[in-house]
Amino acid sequence: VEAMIRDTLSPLYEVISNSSSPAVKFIRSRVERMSERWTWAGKRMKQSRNKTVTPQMKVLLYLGALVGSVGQRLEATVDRGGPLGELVQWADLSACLTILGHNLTFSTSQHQLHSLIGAAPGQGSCPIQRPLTFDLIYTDYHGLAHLHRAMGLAFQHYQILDSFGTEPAFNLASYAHIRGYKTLWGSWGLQPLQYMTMFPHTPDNSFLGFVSEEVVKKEVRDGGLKPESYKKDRIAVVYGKQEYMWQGKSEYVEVISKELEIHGTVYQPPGQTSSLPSFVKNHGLLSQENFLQLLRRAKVFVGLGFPYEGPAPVEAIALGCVFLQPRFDPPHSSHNNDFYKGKPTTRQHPYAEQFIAKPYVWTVDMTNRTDIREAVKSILKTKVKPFTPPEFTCLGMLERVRNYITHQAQIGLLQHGARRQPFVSFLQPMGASLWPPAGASAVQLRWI
Ligand code: U2F
Repeated sequence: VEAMIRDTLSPLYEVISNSSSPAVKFIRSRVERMSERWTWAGKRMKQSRNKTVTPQMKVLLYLGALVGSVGQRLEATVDRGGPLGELVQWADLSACLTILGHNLTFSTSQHQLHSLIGAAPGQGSCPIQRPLTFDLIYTDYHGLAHLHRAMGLAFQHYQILDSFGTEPAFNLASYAHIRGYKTLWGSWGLQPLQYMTMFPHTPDNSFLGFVSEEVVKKEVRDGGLKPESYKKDRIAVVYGKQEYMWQGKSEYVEVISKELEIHGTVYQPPGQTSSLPSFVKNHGLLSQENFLQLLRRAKVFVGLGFPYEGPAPVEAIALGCVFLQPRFDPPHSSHNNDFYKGKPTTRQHPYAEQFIAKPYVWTVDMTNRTDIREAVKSILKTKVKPFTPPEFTCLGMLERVRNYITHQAQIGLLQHGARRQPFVSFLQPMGASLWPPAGASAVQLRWI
């Protein structure tokens, strides 16, 4: 059966339950907020001359990070400034696959996983022999371990959401062991292309991405506001939802505060007094909708060095902000940084700095007041228009994901011998030329 582009997301609302989980609620409300843009992009895709035929897939989305005790910990931080970047990706992937016409099952329960794939809990790593229900499974590193336990070897055939990527050196257990590439997560021996990243970090893995704001285009489409008519106030919003992210950065933020009013969206635990500098106007953690409203008014979005690039800087640039961030010298990696320790990569990938670059992105020496001051002054003199890299639009993501799925089908990897297995191992990322060698220009990176 051919996958037919849908003009509605209702099949997705049926599978994402009205859950009380804050994470699932975040995903659902994001999908609902963006539904009009998704259906519009689906229509555009239908009209395009590229009539790629893709077989309809039964797809399982197994969000391992939301399962069990790991899941409870993550759920507890969703409304308190914890990481939302991966939830953004899950939301956008599920919307994307639904518009592309595939049939989705969405699960955050290990118990449900066992009933879905037909293995009894406690079956250990014994590979099951029954035909499997799914053509394609997306999961994350946590989910991979569950699938491995439930399905043994068949686990090799899945797509793994892995925001920072997995370097081949960490992927093969024997090599990693000899070379001392210690990692909590790697050594699964998968095809490196099965790892799907948040940014187009490396040609070794696959770039899944997410969708940024494109509100401007929508408004133009509806005959409303033009991009230039975003009215900017003289304010900067700081990227950092928890207080600890601001520690040691007050001087840097203070220099910026001489030119711009500083706003924060930092979660404030009830009963605790704020340790933020007194000049900061803190809104507390905002709903995504209100956060984006604030960015529309802001001139600058200020990175603190942590979080590392997630969706927010791309959204800010799409809403007409300039992104100002500190430079890391030397670059951060698992060799010199606790956050990366145990992660299966030694690479740092400065997407915003290298691929979006000036006039949208300014990278400064945080310890040099003059450098910061001059950057802010230049930013204030520069007019920038809202900018969304095409790879972070709904249409860009639809085309990219459809291409992954189509190429896998075309090279015949969906049928494994007599036994039908869920598969999509060797992704063919549309020819190597689309992937930037180190230092390539942003243009080469663009998907469409
Ligand atoms: C990144 O995770 P974060 O959750 O810190 O990523 P953000 O860039 O903040 O993006 C998550 C979403 O949170 C929204 C915002 C983004 O779409 O619109 N948001 C909000 O709803 N309310 C607010 O007050 C502020 C933002 C990254 F994605 C992860 O992979 C990393 O693990 C993490 C650490 O580097 O950083």
